[in-house]
Amino acid sequence: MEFEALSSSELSAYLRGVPAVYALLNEPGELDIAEVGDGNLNFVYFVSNAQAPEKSVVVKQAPPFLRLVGKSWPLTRHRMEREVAALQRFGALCPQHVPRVYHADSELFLMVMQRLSSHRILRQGLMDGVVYPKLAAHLSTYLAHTLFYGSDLFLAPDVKKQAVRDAVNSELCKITEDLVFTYPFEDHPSNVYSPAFPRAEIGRLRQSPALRIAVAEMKWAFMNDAETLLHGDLHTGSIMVNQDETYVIDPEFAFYGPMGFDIGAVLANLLLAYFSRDWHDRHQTAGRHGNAGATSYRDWLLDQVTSIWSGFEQTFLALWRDHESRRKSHFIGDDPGGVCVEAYRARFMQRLLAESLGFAGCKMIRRIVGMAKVADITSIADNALRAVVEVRALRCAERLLLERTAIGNIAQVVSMARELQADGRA
Ligand code: SR1
Ligand code: MG
Repeated sequence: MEFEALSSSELSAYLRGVPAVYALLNEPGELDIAEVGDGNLNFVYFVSNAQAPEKSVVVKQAPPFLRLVGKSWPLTRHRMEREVAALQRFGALCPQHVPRVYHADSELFLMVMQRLSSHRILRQGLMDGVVYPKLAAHLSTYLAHTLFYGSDLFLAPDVKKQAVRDAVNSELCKITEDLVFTYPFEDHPSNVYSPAFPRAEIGRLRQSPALRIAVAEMKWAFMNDAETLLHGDLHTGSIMVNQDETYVIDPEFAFYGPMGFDIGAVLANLLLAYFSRDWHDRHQTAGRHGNAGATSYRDWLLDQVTSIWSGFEQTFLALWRDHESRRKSHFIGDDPGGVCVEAYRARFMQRLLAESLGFAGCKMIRRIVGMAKVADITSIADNALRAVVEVRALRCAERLLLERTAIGNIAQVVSMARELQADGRA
């Protein structure tokens, strides 16, 4: 049967039949329902009690196609099961940063979840120049906990292997394999270039063997390194914030993959926010918090890059050390004095930084030349300025990919971004 999006009356009747949700909404006489989905994949509804609007939930339903494109791009509805499972898993690990799932329906491929009514999408907040004082601490905690506890550093090997099997998400992974790692580097019809984007940049991108090899290495890692349960699409549109809280939403791309993919997604989107400040500083639509002027807001964005990586590294290592304080290391084995274990951890984090930077580079390139762009850049109405921003971001992405194993610390990434921003020729 042809899929039809739920009408308000159908959704209302459905929710009345789910006792837990009906109770949460305070047994409403009438419901206000609005479809608000502006993402690429799903239908999203805000549902509230017409008499008590604070009693409210979100309903999310997966249609059998990619919403961004329509019925001509069919897509498994089972992605909703992946999302629900990931929200439940991440919610168990980090309840303060993951919305609650109240109800899931595996026949209608929908779920009812916590409404974050006093939060907004981080990307929008960044475009408006809002400082979120707790963002870095929250995201580094979220990353450290989700990435550590899903991995072989914590799980027993058989449990981990079963978890990898349970989280296979082939169709959504294929979207990433194509749209992030492949199409941007080919003459593919899904690529979109902004009007003034210098066409020579496209040739340069496709014809650089070093870059193509670096991207191939990242794609290999993405497809083969089942290290931990990832969010899988952790851009700033998948994060909701206010001054006190941070929530990570939308993990429908969740699967067992390389840790650096989630970290890289966060860093990439902060760097895109940084390079696009030239426009947003001039077209601020909302007041800033924390009195950040244009320069200091750029600094704040780069501080987030530093603090998220450093906070992640510190917390991840603390979880790891704590876990192995009660048992010997899975990987080093006996190690009186712990010298090898500590050296192994240092190398592990160095490799992870390099990998995160490589993935950040891929993710930035796709947002500039590939399909599904980011509002930080598409909202730049001045085409010439947009092209300058895109070229700077592209150069940064290329350097992250090519220099990822030589970059010794996150401070070098920040210096690189500043250098590219200051370089008039970029
Ligand atoms: C074809 S779906 C486009 C993008 O939307 C999601 O947010 C993912 O980033 C995906 O690549
Ligand atoms: Mg999403």
